[in-house]
Amino acid sequence: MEHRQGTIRDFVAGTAIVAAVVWGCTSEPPRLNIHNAHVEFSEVMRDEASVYLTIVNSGGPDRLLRARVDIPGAEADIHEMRGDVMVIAKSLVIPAKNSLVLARAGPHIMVANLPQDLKVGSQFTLTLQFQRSGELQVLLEFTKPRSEPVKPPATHEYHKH
Ligand SMILES: [Cu+2]
Repeated sequence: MEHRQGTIRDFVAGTAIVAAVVWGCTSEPPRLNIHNAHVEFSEVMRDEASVYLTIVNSGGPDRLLRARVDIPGAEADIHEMRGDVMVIAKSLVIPAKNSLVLARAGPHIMVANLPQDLKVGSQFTLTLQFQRSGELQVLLEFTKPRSEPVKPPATHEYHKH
């Protein structure tokens, strides 16, 4: 019995080492580039904006973990869609040799608590934190005016964002 247990333990340990070596060989470092970054004021909430961009990856897999902005008091969150509902994403996968597109009706970055004095031409820096690539920064500029606050339709429930 003693001998058999030892064999199973050795087998499990051996499997873990093989798995680690295979991961190490196939997982080249990610190479990320950010394209098409733009920011739009929310059409519904006066103190919110959405950031859309494409992360092009010519290397191994990575994950987008967090986003922040250098606007005093403002907070950035990564959102994804569950059906029609927007939820905070723990992280977003960036597949190897592929792109992650942040766009309307898909995953996006939401900036909340925006100060009221932001206008067309206002700039800020978005910092994206990745699991393997560290941090990348993007300079963004508001290019469209804030729309007037939209009155909630009488027959529909007022939906945030
Ligand atoms: Cu959102």
